[in-house]
Amino acid sequence: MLFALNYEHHYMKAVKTLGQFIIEKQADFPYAKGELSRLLRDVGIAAKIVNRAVNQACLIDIVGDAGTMNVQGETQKLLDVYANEQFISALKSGGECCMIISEENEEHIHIDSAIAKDAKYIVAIDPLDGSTNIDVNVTVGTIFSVYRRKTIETKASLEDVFQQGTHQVAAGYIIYGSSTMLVYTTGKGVNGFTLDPSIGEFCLSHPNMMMPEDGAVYSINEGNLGCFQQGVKLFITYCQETDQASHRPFASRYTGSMVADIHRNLIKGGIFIYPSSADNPNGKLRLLYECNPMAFIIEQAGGIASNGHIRILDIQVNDIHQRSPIFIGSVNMVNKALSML
Ligand code: AHM
Ligand code: MG
Repeated sequence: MLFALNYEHHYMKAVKTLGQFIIEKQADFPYAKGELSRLLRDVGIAAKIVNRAVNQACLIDIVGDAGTMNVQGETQKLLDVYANEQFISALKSGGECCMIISEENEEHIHIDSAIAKDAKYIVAIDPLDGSTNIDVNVTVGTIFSVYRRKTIETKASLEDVFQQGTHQVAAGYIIYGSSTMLVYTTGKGVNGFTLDPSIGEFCLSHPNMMMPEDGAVYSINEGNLGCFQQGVKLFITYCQETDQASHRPFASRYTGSMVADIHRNLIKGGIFIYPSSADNPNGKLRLLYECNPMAFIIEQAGGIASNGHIRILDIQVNDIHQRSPIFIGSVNMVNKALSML
């Protein structure tokens, strides 16, 4: 009964779809001719196709390893490969993207088709983040970052992305969780859309998302504790100490899917850390399609993101698969962690 009431109440309010919202916001951009809007629309289309596969994974034989490795030497899952194909295909057919950088492709992909002749945007993407969760029906995600090419006269090149994350024009993620959401920013706040499968549309559900300044959750793979630098160990000990005034001990929550952990922390407050370790001095996560887009979103929501020394968005990118340690989340928690390094 309660459900029926709430359900009807929701649909008595005007529903705003992602498409409608994007068009409405287009006016915020002085140079906007609808191209970025169409690019975001293309990402949304691929997201729905990937969502369908994620939802039916065990029924359509798309779980398990693809039998191939990506450039990072990680085993590719069938869904990694499928998601990569879907996003590339949607971006190619949309005509607004001239170059794609994907976690699953060693080299950048040029789009030279006639339809993309004047395309201005470059997309860096992790098509399916948290791949180890696919086979066990735990939340996975997609992370994307958008750059505008520096010149339209010359062919898009890596110089267009070999810059700082501050030059992103948009970034977002899709979380394939208990419901599927698309969260994105174009530098004017963060908005979240929930996929309503009954109408096949992402609908605005989380306008103007803001991250709490404090939190009581820390997300880090503590199994690697022995390899962390002293400051990170100190911060973990701090999180585990009892102190009523600061609501400690904090809860430890780590899914193995950056999108899920950061999405939770964005809503509830918290810190996500993937630090450097003795074996991996640059950490694990990739700057172009994991750290930078997440840093852009979290900063836009009032949080911060650092590599332990400088702001993530100030790091100069030199390699498309470059890695970086990351400390990201609620401002007071991240600052506390940084003070201990
Ligand atoms: P992936 O893009 O290959 O899935 O790897 C990225 C993921 C993040 O989502 C997650 O936070 C991290 O790797 C987990 O790594 P670990 O198992 O080392 O904790
Ligand atoms: Mg990833």
